[in-house]
Amino acid sequence: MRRLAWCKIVLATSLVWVLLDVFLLLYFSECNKCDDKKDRSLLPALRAVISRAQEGPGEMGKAVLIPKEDQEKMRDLFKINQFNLMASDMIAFNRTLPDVRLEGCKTKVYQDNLPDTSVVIVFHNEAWSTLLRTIHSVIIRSPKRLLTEIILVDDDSERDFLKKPLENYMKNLQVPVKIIRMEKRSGLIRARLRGAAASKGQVITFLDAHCECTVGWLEPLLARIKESRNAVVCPIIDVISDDTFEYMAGSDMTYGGFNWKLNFRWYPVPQREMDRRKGDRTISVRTPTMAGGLFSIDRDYFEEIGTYDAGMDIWGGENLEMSFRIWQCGGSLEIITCSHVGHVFRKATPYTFPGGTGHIINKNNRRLAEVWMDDFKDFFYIISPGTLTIAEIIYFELTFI
Ligand SMILES: [Mn+2]
Repeated sequence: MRRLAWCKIVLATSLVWVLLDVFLLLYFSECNKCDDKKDRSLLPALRAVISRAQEGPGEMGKAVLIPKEDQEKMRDLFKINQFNLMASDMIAFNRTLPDVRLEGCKTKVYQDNLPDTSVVIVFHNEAWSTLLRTIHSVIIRSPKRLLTEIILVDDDSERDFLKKPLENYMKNLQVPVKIIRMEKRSGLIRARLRGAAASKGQVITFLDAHCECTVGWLEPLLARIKESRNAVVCPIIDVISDDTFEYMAGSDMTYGGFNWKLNFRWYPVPQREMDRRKGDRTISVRTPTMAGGLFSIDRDYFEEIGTYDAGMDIWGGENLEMSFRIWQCGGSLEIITCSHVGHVFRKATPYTFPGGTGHIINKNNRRLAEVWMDDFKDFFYIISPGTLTIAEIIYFELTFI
């Protein structure tokens, strides 16, 4: 009897050990499998993106530093576009960028039925890499249903790669891209008007040709226009360094103003505007003026206010003209703080101005002052004494020419 009891005990304990072994075996083999699964579930493309994010030049918006031995060549190339072309050419067209939005912006949910947009990009002798990075960043970071098309307007560029090679490249993208060529150098305003006239989207979004859109840039712009058709909206313009192409978040605490020479200037957002928004920094900032390169506007409202002043030449003053026009024609101009788009800010302009820079900007500013500023125009004429009034010009032309 005793023997049988002993046998039972031995059997029971060995059973416990066997069960424990099986459990351990299963536990560890299962875990190995987990790791294996995890690894295999990562698509090769995704894995490539992740490793590129850490390795490729400029990924995650990091600065690109040129080795000493190439710096002479770098300085030569810099002169072509007035930014570090060598650095730009090293960076992928679809480089990764940090998500620089306020925390409160990342969780916002937008309606499904936002208006669609055409993106209009005017370029003149733009570098291949900056133009292509602008286009790719629009495509990869815009919901497909909201992006009708991209319209490129070539303001009479001279570079061969912007002709046939550009057309061929654009055929292979997932979004329709239309290229319009101006017959002669016409300037930003007339080129934008041509692009707008050819576009089909309910909203027209103007971008410069050396931008990079970040995650979630488009939805808040379109959502605000859906809410208020007369709202003309700008993203926060982040800074892409002209030296290193490093991506640096712009501030939501500055907005647009101007001085009496009619130069656009950034100023701190005043307390009254913070109070109006009840301290919620994710609500748009009402801004007196805009920098002009990047904004979205409802197509019908754009036509209602008479679009741009087509009598303005090349560049300069058109951003203030549009700002004054919007505020005086029942609209509002707003910076959408949940939308971030980077722009390469340059220290000097690479463009030539037919007829001379000073002459053109003076002419444009005079039109702006005469049309929109009533008696305030006197401040402009006092501060900029070299500027003749329209009446004086007509008198001068009638008398002496
Ligand atoms: Mn620009």
